[in-house]
Amino acid sequence: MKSFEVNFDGLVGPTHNYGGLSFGNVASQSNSQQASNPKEAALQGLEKMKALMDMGFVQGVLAPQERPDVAALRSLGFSGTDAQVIERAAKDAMPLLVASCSASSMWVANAATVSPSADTADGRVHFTAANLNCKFHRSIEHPTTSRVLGAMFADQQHFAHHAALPAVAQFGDEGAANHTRFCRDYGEAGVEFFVYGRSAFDSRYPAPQKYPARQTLEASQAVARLHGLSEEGVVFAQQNPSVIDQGVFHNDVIAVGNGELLFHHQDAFLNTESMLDELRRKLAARGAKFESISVPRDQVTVDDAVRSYLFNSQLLSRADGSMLLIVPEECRANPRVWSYLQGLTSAGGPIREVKVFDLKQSMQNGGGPACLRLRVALNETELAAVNPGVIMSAPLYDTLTGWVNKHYRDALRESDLADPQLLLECRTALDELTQILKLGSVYPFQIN
Ligand code: SUG
Repeated sequence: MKSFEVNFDGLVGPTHNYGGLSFGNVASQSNSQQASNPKEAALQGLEKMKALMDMGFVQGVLAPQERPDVAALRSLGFSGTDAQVIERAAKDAMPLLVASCSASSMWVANAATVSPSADTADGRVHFTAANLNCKFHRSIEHPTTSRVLGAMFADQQHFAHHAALPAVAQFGDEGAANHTRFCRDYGEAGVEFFVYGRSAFDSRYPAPQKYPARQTLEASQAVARLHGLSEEGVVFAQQNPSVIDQGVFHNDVIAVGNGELLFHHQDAFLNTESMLDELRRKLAARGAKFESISVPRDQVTVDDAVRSYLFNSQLLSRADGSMLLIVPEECRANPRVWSYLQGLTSAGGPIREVKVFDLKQSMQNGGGPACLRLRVALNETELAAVNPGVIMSAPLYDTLTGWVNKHYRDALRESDLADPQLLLECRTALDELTQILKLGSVYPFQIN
């Protein structure tokens, strides 16, 4: 049976703005308070989706969330009509209003961790929504994420959904941004690679000193258990705490993997050699030949990686077996990174081509090509069971660009978030979107 890796990209929501909300994420902090352009952000994302579809990859769309999240503000004590809730939050607690307006659900690599059916005990594709509890603005995503994923992957014969882990820092879970799956073929059993930043219950593990480690070992282990993964099918590895302190807030800022290949920075992990040995051994037992490309720090520094998002790239397998790397424009702008990439593609290794995309609107909040997509490996039968409304096609691309052009603003500043009209605009747009994507009722304003 044929199998695919389907990329579901987050559609940027109408309130995309630069709130400076993510301590430890250099781009988010340094672009705080700049005016954003939600329309351009959404169109840049759609262009990437269309380009991948045109290259022959199966591409899907993941819907944005209702923002401002009035229910979150109500849970913090703001009351009255929806307009009054927003008005009072703007007056008394602007940071809370900004957080409740974040369009951060666009970075769907953080929506959930996904295990393909070939890896799981019950032979279904498993999803665990990420609790994202390191940041308030992200911790409010998972209830709607679960409803949207449920509407996309509804068939219980093929898909199993788990609620987010307990909402405490000890089980901090950031989803697929810290998870990679290696395999010979997407439809065969593979090895799932979970990368954590610290242990919550065992003080022998080192931890970063400056910035938070968002993912814990215990959260990764819980997800592996929930998904029914076997001992032979998992490898847990610790991120190097010093790179977290340099702005690597998710592992996908310093490493990316696909098929039998791990592409990573020399300083990405702790105990790199033994971890690579374990991956090699466990993949060999599954008939796969693991390979890694380590980018040396004297060619590309951790700072270069953080600023260019070299590793926040999409590593895609083409029909001829070679691989393609999708990188953001910022890689071309960095001479060391660009020269490294020229050498990489001409060296005769697995990565043969690099394609560059302009994703500046998202990048300025620390979200590159890899952050914007959730990978779901599916066999033909499972793909046929996915809600067809969310699979990208030329007509859907046209409809969605028309929808963005109709509903989105082209400038958004902090003061605009206090405008109750913005909430109405968003609800009108999202109501239409659920019809376009055939999702049914998934948003709080549709179900309460
Ligand atoms: O969680 N930025 C996101 C970026 C997530 C990137 N995802 C991956 N690496 N997979 C975050 O830090 C910034 C929002 C703001 O500042 O307005 C933000 O949430």
